[in-house]
Amino acid sequence: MNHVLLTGANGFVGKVLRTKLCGAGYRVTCTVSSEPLLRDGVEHVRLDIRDAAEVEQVVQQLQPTHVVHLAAISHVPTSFRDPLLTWQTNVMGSLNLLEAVKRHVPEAFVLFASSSEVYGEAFKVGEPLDEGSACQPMNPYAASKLAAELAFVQYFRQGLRGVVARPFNHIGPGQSPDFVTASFAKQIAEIERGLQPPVLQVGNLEACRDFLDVRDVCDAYVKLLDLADRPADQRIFNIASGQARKIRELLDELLAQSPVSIAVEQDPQRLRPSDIPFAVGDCRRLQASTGWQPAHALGETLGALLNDWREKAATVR
Ligand code: A2R
Repeated sequence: MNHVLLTGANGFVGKVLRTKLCGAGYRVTCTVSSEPLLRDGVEHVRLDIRDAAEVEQVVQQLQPTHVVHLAAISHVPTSFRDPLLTWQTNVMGSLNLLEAVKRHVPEAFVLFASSSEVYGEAFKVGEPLDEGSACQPMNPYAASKLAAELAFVQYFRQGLRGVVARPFNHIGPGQSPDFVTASFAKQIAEIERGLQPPVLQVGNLEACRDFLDVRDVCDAYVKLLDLADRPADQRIFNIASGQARKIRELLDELLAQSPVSIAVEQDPQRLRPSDIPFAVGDCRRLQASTGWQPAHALGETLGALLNDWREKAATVR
């Protein structure tokens, strides 16, 4: 039976992906780095990706046929605050995993979750970028992801099997309110319950981004794992909708789904000076190689997100 070792399984994406992988017939072993340990019956092991000996022991013991590497410091402001932690986790953690795979399961197929953030300044051309575009990271998170990509590609050159995915903005229930749509939905849910005044704090609403439902991103990961059984000449894949959406459009959709009248106020602290106005991806390579298409409409995703925050707000006393 195909057996996936899934790192970062307790994160926003990992929680969705582990269910999808089980549904696709994989045996899944999740790695988690902190409490709470998983309680949904899925196999799990505790693992700090920065600990080379621990990583080696887990890979040797479990002998996975596939590895999906999600574990990372994924939050840009955290990467500015703690670059050492970011590089140790995102780069050295990836190298620990690559070495362990090379040594103990050299036939395993590895999927590395990178990020569209690696393109950085290149987005300034104002067009959807494909995988051949220059990578010009603008923050420590993006730089660390690009460095890890280089490590993966180097091991691929030496015969390791796998792919690198560059997902664009993915959203849905379970995402931290540090991210824009979750922040809006949380505030709306709390306003509806009378937990905050009816004024929603926002940052830059004019930026255009490429949004996907996290479930669609996870479907793309599952399809990319299928490439393990086919000869593939491509190694790097954007996961994108190809559609430019203004942040304002998403805010309007969320506000339209609320019965409450809410004012919108710009909070200067939420404006990032280096913000790029347009970040959209070209995903034709992924579509041609796997047949993947996003299945969830944005309005549905935003509705699910808002309902999730309403449930959370209902438990606040
Ligand atoms: O903090 P925890 O216990 O929830 O674990 C986080 C895990 N992680 C680690 N795992 C092992 N050893 C470490 N030293 C370590 N540091 C962090 O990575 C968490 O479960 C996971 C990351 O989850 P999120 O921050 O929610 O990221 P998300 O949105 O699920 O993104 C998944 C991947 C990341 O690599 C992104 O950079 C990429 O997709 O685009």
